[in-house]
Amino acid sequence: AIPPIAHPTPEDAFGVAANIQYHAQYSPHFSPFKFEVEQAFFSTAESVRDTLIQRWNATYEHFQKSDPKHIHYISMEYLQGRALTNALGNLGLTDAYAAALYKLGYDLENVVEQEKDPALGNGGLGRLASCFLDSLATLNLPAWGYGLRYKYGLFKQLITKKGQEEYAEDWLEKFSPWEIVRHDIVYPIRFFGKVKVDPNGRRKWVGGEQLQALAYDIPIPGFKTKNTISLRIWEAKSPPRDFNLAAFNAGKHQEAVDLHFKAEQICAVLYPGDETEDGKLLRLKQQYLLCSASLQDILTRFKDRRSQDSFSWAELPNKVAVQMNDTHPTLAIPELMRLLIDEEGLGWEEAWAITSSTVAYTNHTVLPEALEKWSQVVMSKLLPRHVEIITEIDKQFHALVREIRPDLEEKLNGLAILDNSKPDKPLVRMANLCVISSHSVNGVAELHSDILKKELFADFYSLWPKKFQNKTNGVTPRRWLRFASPELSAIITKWLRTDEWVTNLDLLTGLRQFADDNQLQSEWTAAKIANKLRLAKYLEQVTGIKVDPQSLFDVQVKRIHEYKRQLLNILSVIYRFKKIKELNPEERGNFVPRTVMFGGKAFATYAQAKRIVKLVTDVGEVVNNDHDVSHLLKVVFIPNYNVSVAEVAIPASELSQHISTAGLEASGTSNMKFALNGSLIIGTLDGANVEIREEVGEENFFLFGARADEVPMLRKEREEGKFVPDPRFEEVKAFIRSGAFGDYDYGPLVDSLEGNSGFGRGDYFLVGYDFPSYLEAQSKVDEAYKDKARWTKMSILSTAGSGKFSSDRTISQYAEDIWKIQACQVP
Ligand code: DL6
Repeated sequence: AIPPIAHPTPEDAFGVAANIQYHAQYSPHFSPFKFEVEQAFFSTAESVRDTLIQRWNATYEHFQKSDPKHIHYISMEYLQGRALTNALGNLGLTDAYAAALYKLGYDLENVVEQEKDPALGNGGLGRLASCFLDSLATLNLPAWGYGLRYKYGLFKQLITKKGQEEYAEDWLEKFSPWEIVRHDIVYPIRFFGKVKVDPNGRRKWVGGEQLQALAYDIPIPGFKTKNTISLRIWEAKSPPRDFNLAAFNAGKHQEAVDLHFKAEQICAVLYPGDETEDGKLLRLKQQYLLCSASLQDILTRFKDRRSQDSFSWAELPNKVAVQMNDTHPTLAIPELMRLLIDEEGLGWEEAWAITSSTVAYTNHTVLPEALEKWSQVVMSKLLPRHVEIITEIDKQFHALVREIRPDLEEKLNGLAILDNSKPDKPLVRMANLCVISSHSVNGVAELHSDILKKELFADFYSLWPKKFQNKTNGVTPRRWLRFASPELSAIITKWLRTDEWVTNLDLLTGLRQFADDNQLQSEWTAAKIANKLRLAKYLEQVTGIKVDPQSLFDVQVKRIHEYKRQLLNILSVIYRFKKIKELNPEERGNFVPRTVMFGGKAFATYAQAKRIVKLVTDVGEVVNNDHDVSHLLKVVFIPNYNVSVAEVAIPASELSQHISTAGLEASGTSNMKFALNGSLIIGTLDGANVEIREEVGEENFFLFGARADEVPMLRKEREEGKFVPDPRFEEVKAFIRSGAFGDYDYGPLVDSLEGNSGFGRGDYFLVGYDFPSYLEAQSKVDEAYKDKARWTKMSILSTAGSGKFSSDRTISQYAEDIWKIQACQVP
């Protein structure tokens, strides 16, 4: 065994500084004669990583010895955000490293700014996965995260005169100090080929292309515990033998590296365009690589931990839980079946019993376009054995329904996994495969879970009511309050007389009793102002726009999507602009000065979302340069929204917008982060808004809009031409059409809001219906903000009511109700 090495302790600033210097000198990445802020970051991170590796080894050694059941969280996305501040905070080493860096001539604050955000995710689903890892480590639960190591990840967004432009996000341009390449963890991955049947009738997948999946581990430290778990991300590689030396020497250079090139493409980007056949194939390859490598890894460790004599595969569900983060990892199901049957020699029945008691599925969306369906033709080509297995699962499902629920037989076409309704375009419905094969299916907020039971999966629910559960999302209080807003955190700790709230967020309710206290209110306001100044500085840096820190900071940051209704927000901004403009200067004084901020990425091929981005920036251009209005209203589009930007924007926000058409936002998690940071919500009764409102109190939530159960009827009325639009809505649309915001063609965007335009789905997202109640709610916001004491009280109560939304609570519920795992703390 390698003897333990001494590591810096929090008391030992000299030791820490020496350790940083050691890395600066011996790291193979930079000249030892250079120690600029960039090197300071990399060597600091490498020094912190030493401590993480030590704890991480201790953790898995402890798990190995104790042999508890583990959860394996499989996700196509992780939005980790920067790691340095979080790691130092979780390790309790922030002060030690700040002091050490000071000795070396640097501020920790500047050093952490050097880190690039790993862009391994897209939105809420990815950030949720990262919050879950933080909670799993903090709660000492035996766990692994599995993902892919995208070279470029999600694109970098630039805002130009044309609107959004996308560029490759090179988070690995230099290197990531947090990942440890594991040359000892490599698995074969096959694509294409065929199924061979041996004389005993056993089926086996052979031939095709063989690549390798190589593991990289990213240590995830828990807060105030030694436990440090791993996010294992896979990279596709081609084995060295695939380099065709003969072809290369014959001058056929391209042909010689063909397989290397193919392997490189697989993990190049997250969600490659899937309009073309090749694009679809690439996405399927990604999903399979993730599932196959992760399952081979899981089974290898399971076998390692069992003794030869008492080995039994039936033990697997007692030791291994697999959670599929939405349908992207669905191939885990047929892959586990294949490994058990073809590689380990189990029979179908046994393999099925093991698989279905091991895998569980979380649904994160009810949007039909996001429910994955794969072409059977593409899948049969790439994964012929898996299609056989899926076909058999489907066949057995048909038989089961006929046997136990003949009344559902006529619905079988819709419930089946294989959709053969269009013979020229047969499909595999991944969500149905998940529901049929998993022992647990959960939604991510109460309303969303109800919609799954009553609508999306209603017939499945009637078949297996016990399978369906709710697990309301949560966010980690470490990253999103303790580290993102140290000022507010210090105030909370002072008034609660404990910092235990960081791991027991329910303690925040203790703030309620002080919500009217003048002293707390003035401290609270001061912390908010400090955060607002920080954001104002950042905005000026990235957009050149100066904003008034005394104005109401109103923020909507999330992916740009029609259902999230950034359009509703900007329409009301336009209305506000018009009204301010129409008044005389004295009357204008009644308006509360506001800075309205937007941020988020539009999917590169989503034209309507990109038009929304363009409209926001064009409106900003006009409003911010209007001398009558700009002191009362500013509109800013924050470019390249990511975790680091969120860490500056959320703590500074006073009002945040969660205004989706009811029934369409599965949960939302930024709403939880905002509420936790004392930002009041203007929102619809959608997703987790419903529960947030219950917790913070309805008087502290600006509610508007149609309820989910009213939406179908309202859409019908629209279709029948019965909807009478509010004149203010008509006024704003006409204003945009008049060219008030430049000569860009907003026709398709405004047309989408017309009931009978024949364009799109005729205001499918009910912007027109909700517009008047939204304006009313906005007036209530203005009224409340004029009374500073009332607003601050509401803000304190919002934080006080956010305890439920800790991901520690969510993960404890998954652990108990779905995974059946228990804490296993490193002594
Ligand atoms: O559950 C995490 C997050 C929810 O908070 C959002 O409401 C939801 O939109 C998001 N869903 C996705 C869908 N992706 N797929 N498939 O990101 O999940």
